[in-house]
Amino acid sequence: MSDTIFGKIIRREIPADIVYEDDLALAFKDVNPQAPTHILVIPKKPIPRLSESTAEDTELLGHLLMTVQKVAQQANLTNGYRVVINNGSDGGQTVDHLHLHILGDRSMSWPPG
Ligand code: DGP
Repeated sequence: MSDTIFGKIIRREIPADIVYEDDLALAFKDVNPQAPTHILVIPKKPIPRLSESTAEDTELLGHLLMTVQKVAQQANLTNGYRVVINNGSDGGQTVDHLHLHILGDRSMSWPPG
């Protein structure tokens, strides 16, 4: 089991506003939202970052994207949304447990900061 803050959320050792759960994934609201809707989708498997996933994780990674789609529909993000994976220090990753950000309910700019 992961010993990051997200591992603690998976194990219900700390509270989170959980919006979706299945056998492989969990989705909960980001504690520091960068958009009116900001949800994190994480695998229950403690993969530290995308670059440390392996071929064994191929199906799980697909499942996470399908979970993003499901959670975004559930959140009624009908005007679109942005999906972000921060990977490593240059990517701005601060929690070493793979997570996909869903940002919605506002218009996004490009390039990102
Ligand atoms: P990243 O920078 O990509 O590693 O994003 C980590 C995100 O995790 C950041 O947007 C804030 C969020 N976060 C950190 N700690 C907690 C927590 O304890 N609960 C919740 N819900 N979100 C957290």
